[in-house]
Formats: sequence, C-alpha cells, structure tokens
Amino acid sequence: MTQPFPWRICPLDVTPSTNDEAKKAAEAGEAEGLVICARTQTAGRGRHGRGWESPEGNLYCSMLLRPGGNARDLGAYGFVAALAVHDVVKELLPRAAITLKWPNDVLAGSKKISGVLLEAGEGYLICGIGLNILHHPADALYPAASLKSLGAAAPPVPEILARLLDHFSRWLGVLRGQGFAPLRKAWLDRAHKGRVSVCLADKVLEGDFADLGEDGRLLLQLADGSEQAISAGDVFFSG
Ligand code: BT5
Repeated sequence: MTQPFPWRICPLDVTPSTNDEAKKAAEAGEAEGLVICARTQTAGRGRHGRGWESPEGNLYCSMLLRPGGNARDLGAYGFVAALAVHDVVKELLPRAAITLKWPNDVLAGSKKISGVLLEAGEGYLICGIGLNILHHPADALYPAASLKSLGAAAPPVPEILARLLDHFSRWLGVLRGQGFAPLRKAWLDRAHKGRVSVCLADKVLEGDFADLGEDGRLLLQLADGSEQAISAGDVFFSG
C-alpha cells in the first residue's frame, strides 16, 4: 500500500481534543505524519463550535499534515478523510449502504457514523476524525449510529486506526499524485444524493443534490432551476 510518509502514532488516554494536541505539536515544529489519538476527549469539537461526544470505545484521532500550496485547496483533505473512513467502515459492514454526505460525513444505513474536522494554521493542516465504534449519541443534529449498533463485530480501536491510516495514505497519494479530480469522482460514486435541505448561517435552502464542484463545493439545484454553489452548511436529506 502507498505510504507517502511514515505515520507516527501518539496515543493519549484523556485529552480535551486531539485536534488541539495536534495543533500544539504543529506549532512546536513537529513534522507531517504525527497522529494524535485518545481514548476519550473531554471537549471534543465538531464544526462551527459544536461538540463531539467522545466516550471511551470510539476512535478519536488527528493527523498533522503540511500540505504547502494554496489555502484554497485544503478542503480536498476532508474528502481524503471521508473516503478513507468510508473504506474502513465498508470493510467492517460489507452489507450495509455506506454513503458520503457533503462535506465530509460518512453515513452507514443513512445515519452519521463519523465526522471530520479540518483546522488550518500557519504551514499546517490538522485533520481530525471521529468514528463511532461502540457508542453514538441518541439525540444528535443528524441521526447517528455506531459500528456496534449496526451489528459489526468491531476490532479493537488500534486496529481500526491502522486500517484508517492505510486508506488515508492511499487517498492522500491519489490527491498528491493526480490532484482532486479522481477524489471528486470517487466521492460522487459514494455520495448520498437526492432532495436536500441545506442550513446556511442565515437561511435554509431546499433543492436537489446536483454535483460536487471541481473546487469541492456542493452544487444544489433549486426549484427555479438555478444552481447554487455552497461552501459551508449542514445538509439534511428529505424523507
Ligand atoms: C463533525 O462536526 O462531524 C466533526 C466531528 C469531528 C470530531 C473529531 S474527534 C477527533 C478530533 N478532535 C476533535 O475535537 N474533533 C475531531 P459537525 O458536522 O459539526 O457535527 C457535530 C454534531 O454532530 C453535534 O452538534 C451533535 O449533534 C452531533 N454529534 C456529536 N457527537 C457525535 C457523535 N459521536 N456521533 C455522531 N454525531 C455526533
């Protein structure tokens, strides 16, 4: 399997957020490839300042990357993460429908099983991944599930992390060798499509999933036939 660089796993017991630990290491000059993982987080974060429930038994990890190049292109790394998680979950739940929800969620049986939080700083990018193995919240923004709730005989967390890093390396190799186009195609092949509501900061848009833009934006077809490109929002499927 392609290994663009050797991963260096730093396992922690309890931490507020693996993303924060990875950021500290990045700011102290740590090289690309560090992976912080923790058994539990006391202040796990989602996007837009939301929380991420982090009881012991799930995977919480953050990779330190140093992509260089243009800040505009960093969003591609979220698709690398989503595709890698997709592949791990598909291996463990081969009969379930595993799909991707824009931007970087992985759904198993239409429920959210994983989330990705990208955070960039000067010269680095932290890619945080949460994957529900034994636990999921009963009452979440989007209906949630875990590998266990869907009947998977889940291997131990370190083995799931090792599989995730292998898949992540492979998709990272694709991005760095061939650019975003093959990732976009792979993501579209696995995307949960259909009628959606998209909650933006100031309004809700209803429409049909039309496409994933070449820049990673969600393209939504509105009722009047026009197309709207979305850079940040929460997607909910209707029905
Ligand atoms: C995400 O945010 O999906 C990104 C989650 C990233 C978590 C990882 S864990 C390792 C690393 N360290 C961190 O501190 N974070 C990253 P978002 O799309 O905003 O979803 C957050 C919403 O999902 C919350 O408001 C809840 O409603 C719901 N939620 C919370 N915990 C969940 C869980 N374990 N499983 C499914 N949904 C959850």
